[in-house]
Amino acid sequence: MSFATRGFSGRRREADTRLPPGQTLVQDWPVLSAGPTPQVDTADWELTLQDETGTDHRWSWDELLALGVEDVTVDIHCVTHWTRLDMAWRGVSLDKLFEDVESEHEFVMAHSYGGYTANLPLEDLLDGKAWIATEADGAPLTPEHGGPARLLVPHLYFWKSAKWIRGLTMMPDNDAGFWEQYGYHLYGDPWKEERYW
Ligand SMILES: Nc1nc2c(c(=O)[nH]1)N[C@H]1C(S)=C(S)[C@@H](COP(=O)(O)O)O[C@H]1N2
Ligand SMILES: [Mo]
Repeated sequence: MSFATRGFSGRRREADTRLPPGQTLVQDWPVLSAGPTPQVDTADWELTLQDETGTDHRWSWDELLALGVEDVTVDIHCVTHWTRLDMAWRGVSLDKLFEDVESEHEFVMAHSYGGYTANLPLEDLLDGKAWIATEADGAPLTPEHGGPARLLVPHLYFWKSAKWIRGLTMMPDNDAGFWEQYGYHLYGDPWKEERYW
């Protein structure tokens, strides 16, 4: 009895240290979309990365996967106060996409099929911190969760993880994306509760 109690509180304590301020643990995976769900076939899917020289780097679905997928287990934190721990994802590291890209610009706008945008500092996308995710929970991403592919930037609030990703554009300034224009924080660190500004 006391053993079971100790085990339970031990798990609780571990979860608490991984729960940013103001967040609540969920076991399910809520869907949050600002508009209708785009239906994008992998045969038509394309990802472009645009730098200030006008050079477009392009990847078809097969070319993206050929860069190499990796499995990551991360916690995700939504600004609407839910957190999911130990979520299993599969995707291509942004480090792979930026391998041949030289840019003076320090910011990136993520663009989605459907028109959604999210702004991020380039350094938050590099060094193993961000992925183009193609699978979650051991299955291809469903359209409602951003399939066929979404951005995954787990160390920032989940609105930065643009679903139905179709492009990344280098920017000289930290211009506001879709939610940021409505008052969401320009950066969005869940540990500092950077929800709004
Ligand atoms: N293209 C697009 N990406 C988006 C959104 C959106 O409305 N459109 N919502 C964001 C928000 S606010 C959250 S919390 C997460 C939700 O992802 P989910 O529906 O898979 O949980 O996606 C983010 N990415
Ligand atoms: Mo969100």
